[in-house]
Amino acid sequence: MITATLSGCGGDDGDSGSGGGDGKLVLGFSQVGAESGWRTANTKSIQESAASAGVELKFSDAQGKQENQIKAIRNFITQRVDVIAFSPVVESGWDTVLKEAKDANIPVILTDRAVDSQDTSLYKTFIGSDFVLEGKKAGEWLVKDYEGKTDPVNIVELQGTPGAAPANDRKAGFADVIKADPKFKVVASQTGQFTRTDGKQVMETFLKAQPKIDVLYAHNDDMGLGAIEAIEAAGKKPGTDIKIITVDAVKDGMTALSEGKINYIVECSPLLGPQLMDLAKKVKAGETVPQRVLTEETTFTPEQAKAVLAERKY
Ligand code: GYE
Repeated sequence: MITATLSGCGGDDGDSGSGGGDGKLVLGFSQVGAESGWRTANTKSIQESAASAGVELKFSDAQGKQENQIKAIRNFITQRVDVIAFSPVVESGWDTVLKEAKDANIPVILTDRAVDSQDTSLYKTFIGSDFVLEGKKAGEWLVKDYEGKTDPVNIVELQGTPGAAPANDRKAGFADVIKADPKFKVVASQTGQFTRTDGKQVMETFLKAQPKIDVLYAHNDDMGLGAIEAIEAAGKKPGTDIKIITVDAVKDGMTALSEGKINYIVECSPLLGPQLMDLAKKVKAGETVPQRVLTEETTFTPEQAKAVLAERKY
């Protein structure tokens, strides 16, 4: 695209401003934080693939705060990096800073999470999962598992970070599927911030407040793993007394699944690094890239988890 071509050579004289005097592509990346096993694996994937692709990575950890991400992006603009990539902690509130990057002719790539900006020219591409589909897959497993049964099914839900695309979309996709049968009732739904600690704490309050819980749907493995501790502490058997569905399929989640403490996991791949480096190079070279790059992913039952656990990388 023309803008990308201009950004490759138009911003300053030669490479001096970008710090990449040796011709290396300089990529500024603003990460959400370190809230989960997924995030740790994602950071590792990005750092390792930058090194092997010969990309100079400027990595910044926002510690879960949008204001830190906005600061980091502004810093990248001042440093005149070649490409900016980031995983937006929440969906809204990005237009101003993205416009600043665009005005500076620095292309932006969204990784993992989407923004709700109407103006899609503010970024070149978005690489990541379809979170609505993930929520639907979780709901579909539940519908099948309770097929032919008529008793009410009481569900508690642990949501991700408020305002984050995976929290919004995983909730919506799940709700959309289970609404077809009124026996499914979400009796409590609260955020567990995508962390183990909050997952445990919120599950403790659910267990105290709810006389009957049949199913836990957690928007990620970590919250599910925290909840398992709360369920066991309450003298109940996770996976049996309370069925558990989670999203991510990181190693700890897969281990719990293979032990029958979780019943079903919808995979969400954190290994976005190689594709991100590839897209960054293309964008810098002014090549056209697709507006949306979807991650491929599957689902796991306990038996399937047992079969792949040994070679699971993250
Ligand atoms: O599922 C969760 C993480 O944005 C897909 O963020 C990501 C989510 C992931 O903290 O574990």
